Amino acid sequence: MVSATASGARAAARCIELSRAPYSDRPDRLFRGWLTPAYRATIERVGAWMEDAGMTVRRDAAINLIGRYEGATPAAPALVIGSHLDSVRDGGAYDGPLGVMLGIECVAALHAEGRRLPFAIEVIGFGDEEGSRFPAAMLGSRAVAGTLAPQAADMADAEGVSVDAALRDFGSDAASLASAARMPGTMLAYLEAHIEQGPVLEAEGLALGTVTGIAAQLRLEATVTGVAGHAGTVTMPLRRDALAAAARMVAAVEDIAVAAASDLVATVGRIEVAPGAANVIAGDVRFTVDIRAGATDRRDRAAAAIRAAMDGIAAERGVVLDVATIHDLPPCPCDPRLMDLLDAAIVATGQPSRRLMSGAGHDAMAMVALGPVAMLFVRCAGGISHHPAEHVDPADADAAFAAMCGFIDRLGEQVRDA
Ligand code: HGY
Ligand code: MN
Ligand code: MN
Repeated sequence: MVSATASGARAAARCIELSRAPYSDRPDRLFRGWLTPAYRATIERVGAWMEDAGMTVRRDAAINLIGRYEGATPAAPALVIGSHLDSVRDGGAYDGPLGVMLGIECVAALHAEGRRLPFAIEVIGFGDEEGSRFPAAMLGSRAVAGTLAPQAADMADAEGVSVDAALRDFGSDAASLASAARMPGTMLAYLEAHIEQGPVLEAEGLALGTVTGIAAQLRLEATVTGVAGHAGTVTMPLRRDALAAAARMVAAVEDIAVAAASDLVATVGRIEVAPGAANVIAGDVRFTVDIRAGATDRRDRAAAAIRAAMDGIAAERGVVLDVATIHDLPPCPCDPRLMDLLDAAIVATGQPSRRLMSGAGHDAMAMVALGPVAMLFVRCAGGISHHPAEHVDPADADAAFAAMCGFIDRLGEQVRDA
């Protein structure tokens, strides 16, 4: 039975509810893509929870879900609390929704006490952060930040459905996306609570951490074009095997990242082969390359080395290589003043403060275009994420709820004293 009063445990329980039908587009495991039937059911359910918490609720042109709890000073810039409602394929229950549910709990607590801050609080459930339906990521928060490139609307999903058609299914369209951009100067600060998706907090026996910044992220899509042929008749010297070439390129990505011996990581997460038959030499291969590091120069040096290696392999094997940049996100520093507030709020819950970097990308990377950002990390079991085994202890969710309420109160005091 989910508690009737605001708590972190209720936020965690709601994440579990949202991990099941009808809030998943797959019957057996969690997948919730942006603008899918499961997404529609989810924003209806979460919108009702926002209303119960005393918020007015709207959907912007990107079909992000936005709840607003008015402050004592109507026109003051708002505190925005957000995270994403979409998931990866075979994802976990908490990556994204936990930050939205905790934001709703913080407002529900204020509403129950009839309290108003000197600023409004807006809780945003972003529709696309993972990029699990369309090729690019963070389309929801980038639409709010006003940093979404117009051509983003030209993308199509694996079934050939365009962003425009998917938006029309929700009463919006690609031409309206620009209207989702938030007016500059209307955001006081952005706070995102998110599972750590890594092992550090658990290893140190801590429930919470203050994020210092988010790694720079470059995502590429490589297309290798060779010559398809009969697997039984084309002799080895005559082949221009796109998959054999791509395999060497994938190995080069890993070799270069390992050799960097730094915080650099590089991943080939998706590969598609055509025509994909056992008795046909592959003619076309398409794969993604995700490269991240705490500093842009380290990331870009590795990207240049990876590109050079891929070009060399393509030339040696007589295949054609084309590389497109899907997204290029600079590192996102969290705001020192907000980090101090978050540290103080965490210490007030009874645990020491702990600062750490985020290798995972988050909507805060987009929202930093609108103002200062802060992120609260919450311990997750085994650091496991992007997997059904993702788990958050309700007691840790309660600690996160307490820390977020403490952060909001401290920010309110700072604004009043300013
Ligand atoms: O890719 C990421 O780091 C995030 O989980 N979308
Ligand atoms: Mn994720
Ligand atoms: Mn996430």
